[in-house]
Amino acid sequence: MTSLSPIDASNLQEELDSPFHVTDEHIAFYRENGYIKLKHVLSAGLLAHYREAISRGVAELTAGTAPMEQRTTYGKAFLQVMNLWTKSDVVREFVVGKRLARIAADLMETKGVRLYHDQALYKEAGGGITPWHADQYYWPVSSDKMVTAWVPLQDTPHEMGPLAFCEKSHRFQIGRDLEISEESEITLKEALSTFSMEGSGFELGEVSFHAGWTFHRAGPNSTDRPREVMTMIYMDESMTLATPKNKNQMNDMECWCPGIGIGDVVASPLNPVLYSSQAEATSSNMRA
Ligand SMILES: O=C(O)CCC(=O)C(=O)O
Repeated sequence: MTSLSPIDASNLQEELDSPFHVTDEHIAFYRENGYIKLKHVLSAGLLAHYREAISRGVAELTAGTAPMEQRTTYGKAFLQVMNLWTKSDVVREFVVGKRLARIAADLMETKGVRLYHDQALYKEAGGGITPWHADQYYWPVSSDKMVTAWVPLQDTPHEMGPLAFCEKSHRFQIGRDLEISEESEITLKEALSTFSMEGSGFELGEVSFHAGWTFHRAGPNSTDRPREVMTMIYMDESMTLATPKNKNQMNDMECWCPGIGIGDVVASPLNPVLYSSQAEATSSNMRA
């Protein structure tokens, strides 16, 4: 890995933690549409630096994955590695950064956010579609104040399978009981056919944020390069654990919220508060 001089390292930290200006228009767009794409959130230099560590982690942890032709539709969609922040100090710096966490809090109009988990999603060259789905089907939590930051680590044109959103679908009730599968793709394609879709490519530095109940998918990667993406799922800092409604939620509860009782705030060591306006106000008062 390229070693950073101390000045570069402090620049990275500054960029990871300093605020990105979220406007009232951004918040209104997110509230109305259930997602937003923001350009120039992170610099090319910062993304190149963390891409190296994330890609190394993905390569190590997915070695031995079955060949594409032997996988299910879900398995063909991407290589998926969760909570890399617990395995690499470099990836941890990226995941605990305050800039994206604060955008998440601003868009959800909450005081602060915790990490639910991170996940690297690498759609390999020749990788298949990511079927239509809503993430919140998987999450045993008590409110819809959940948002995923989807961070492409390279320019992601349409041919690479960028994330595509069904606008305003976060209020749509049909299909909320479907896990990611061929069935969810077929059922939701039909059910969502009257909605507007946003499926354009992402520039390097552009980041999208989508709500837990917003339906989304991605096309195949028809290029000869992997589509490398890091994601962080943020939840309201006072989110409590709900009784799991399906086997996937049961699994999530055990893996991502260890030791938390039903009805308790999801405050396990895996779910640190990453941004809190209250903590920010206290520390600036102390500086004043
Ligand atoms: O990256 C993908 O193809 C799918 C991502 C996704 O579904 C998500 O981040 O919620």
